[in-house]
Amino acid sequence: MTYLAKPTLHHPSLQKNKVGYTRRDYEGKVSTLCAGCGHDSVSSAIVQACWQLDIAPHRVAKLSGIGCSSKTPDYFLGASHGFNTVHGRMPSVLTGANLANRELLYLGISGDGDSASIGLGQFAHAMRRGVRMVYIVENNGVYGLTKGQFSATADRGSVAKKGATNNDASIDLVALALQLGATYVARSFSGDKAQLVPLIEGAIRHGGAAFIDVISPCVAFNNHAGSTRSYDHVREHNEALNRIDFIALAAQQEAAGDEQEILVPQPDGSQMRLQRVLTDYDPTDRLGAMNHLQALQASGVIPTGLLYVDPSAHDMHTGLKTVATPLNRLAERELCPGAAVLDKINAGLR
Ligand SMILES: Cc1ncc(C[n+]2csc(CCOP(=O)(O)OP(=O)(O)O)c2C)c(N)n1
Ligand code: SF4
Ligand SMILES: [Mg+2]
Repeated sequence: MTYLAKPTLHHPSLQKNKVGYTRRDYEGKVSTLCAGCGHDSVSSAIVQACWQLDIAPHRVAKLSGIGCSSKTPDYFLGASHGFNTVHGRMPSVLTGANLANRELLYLGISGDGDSASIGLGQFAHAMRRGVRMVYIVENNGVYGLTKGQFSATADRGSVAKKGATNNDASIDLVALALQLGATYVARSFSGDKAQLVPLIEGAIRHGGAAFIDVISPCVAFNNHAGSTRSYDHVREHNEALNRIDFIALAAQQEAAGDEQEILVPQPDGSQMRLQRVLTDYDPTDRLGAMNHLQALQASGVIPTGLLYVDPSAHDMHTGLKTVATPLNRLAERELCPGAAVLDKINAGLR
């Protein structure tokens, strides 16, 4: 019964994380999505990742566009800041919020229609500007909310529920994110929580623009034979290139165990340990990753895992040289230095 409110009282023995919250404190309202929709599993993975990383809910801002995927921020992190924007416009609103207050963790939740059709331009500029955020596209190959039309990420040749074939080339958001300069790029599957949770944790701790393409089947309109976004198709073609083993605490520093392991330094001085599955795949080589992924995808494989990471990434604020104090906390005196300073700047431009 989705109109029923969740009970707010928790059992006193529920386990608490380091900041004193139980996992339940990271949940939201009861979902109104179709039973079995992949998007609900993504919400659950976000709850798990934020709880495990001891992030206080009020330190998170979740933003989305329009679509079933964009409705999901209502179903997790009920005590966080939230802004359900206009279709395809989440990235610019998130960029503005991030400029005003750089201290929050920004979660951008979007759909393949929201990001690859109407919002493609906005997606591109948020990536190239290096906005520090976790940008998740819940990719089901259709416009779920408006009853299952092909989206721009639907594969050419895939077949709709009512039998129509998609003749258009598809947009690969992972390839675009890599080309546009995102510094953490991953792909996962809503049906593989063991892979998805660590990928979200890695993205949260990353120091720049982190993008995760999560294949998230739409059980109502795109889960049939002939679809390349159905649970069966993804399970058959999913090939994990690596696994995040763990992300160490800042104090812990380890040496790689063998050539199967890659240690990726984190912005806070800690390390992420990656276990290679495909030995010759180097997730720190952007060009190599782009070529490798294209070749795998051309052979019908759906490569998942941490596809690219730049351990020395910096974000938009570094580029803009903004002050460390969030702009929304500066007083008028600091924001407006007066006519004499302005005259000097103008004189310097003549
Ligand atoms: C400006 C505007 N254009 C079109 C729509 C209609 N519309 C609502 S959701 C949607 C597509 C949603 O698809 P996607 O982002 O893939 O989300 P999903 O429902 O599949 O999770 C469209 C076209 C709208 N709400 N606003
Ligand atoms: S229509 Fe599709 S995307 Fe929307 S809630 Fe139902 S299964 Fe999920
Ligand atoms: Mg969609």
